Amino acid sequence: MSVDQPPEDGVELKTRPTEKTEKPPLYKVLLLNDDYTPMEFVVHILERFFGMNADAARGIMQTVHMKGLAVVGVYSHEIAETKVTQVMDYARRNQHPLQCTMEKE
Ligand code: TYC
Repeated sequence: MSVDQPPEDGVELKTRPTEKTEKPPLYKVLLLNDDYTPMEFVVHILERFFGMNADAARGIMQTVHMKGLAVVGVYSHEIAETKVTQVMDYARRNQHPLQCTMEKE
């Protein structure tokens, strides 16, 4: 029996293979520079919450330090929100003014 034939009663089920499936939006997580947060603390944040190795973390930290901000990762809305909360909580617990935000890509 063929699988692709319409049912005998003439009812045709459409699978709409060409209909677009919307991709969920992605969000950039940004780290902002300030004058007080120690460089080593920022490097530690990038290793701990963004899975960077020491060299990558130091490079991104330097970019933020020199340019004012940098994208440190791109995630779904929920993951991005979690990263921002983790960074902000950890910075506050350690009494540093570090700012982390997210924006739609
Ligand atoms: N500008 C800071 C300093 O000189 C270091 C720093 C880097 C702070 C990156 C925040 O997101 C930041 N100690």
